[in-house]
Amino acid sequence: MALLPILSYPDPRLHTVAQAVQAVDDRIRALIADMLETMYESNGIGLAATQVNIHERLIVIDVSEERNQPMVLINPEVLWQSPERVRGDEGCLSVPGIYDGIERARAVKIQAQDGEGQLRTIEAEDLLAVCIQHEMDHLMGKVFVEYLSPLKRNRIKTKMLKAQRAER
Ligand code: K1U
Ligand code: ZN
Repeated sequence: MALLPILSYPDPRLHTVAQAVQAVDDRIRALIADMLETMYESNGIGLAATQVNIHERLIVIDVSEERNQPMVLINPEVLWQSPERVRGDEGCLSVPGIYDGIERARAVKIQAQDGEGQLRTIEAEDLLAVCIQHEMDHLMGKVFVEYLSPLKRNRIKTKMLKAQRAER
């Protein structure tokens, strides 16, 4: 297993639209293991393949307190989303240190393949539903700061670029 480098906003590669995973084979199983390790090591509750510069429709999630309920979503598609919406603070491993309120559907029903390639239907609410929507946005090349005002987004962009320059 290996820790994977996570792309940082405003890296343009974060705006790539991911392609369907064609087969759940050894390469995808190794990528799942590396993404789970990277998510746990970074204290994240989710990670999309886009964030590790792999542009395929693959997400890992674990919203459990004990950090022992990994979920793998391959080629996820939304079947239904609740008209009821909730607003909550979101963070992103690609935008470290930035948290802001985002409105999302409170519940979603999705279909996705699991780590064995089996097609599953998943009904999710609250934090899991929000996390699924956040990660599916990544697969579409969308980062949560794009829901914020242009003023806030530009401030975040400037802050991130400054931090990245200081790191070099
Ligand atoms: O996509 C990512 O970068 C992972 C992201 C997922 C996420 C967090 C909060 C709301 C929606 C989606 C994170 O895990 S950021 C880590 C974090 O700050 C956090 C951890 C636990 C609960 C809430 C936030
Ligand atoms: Zn994110």
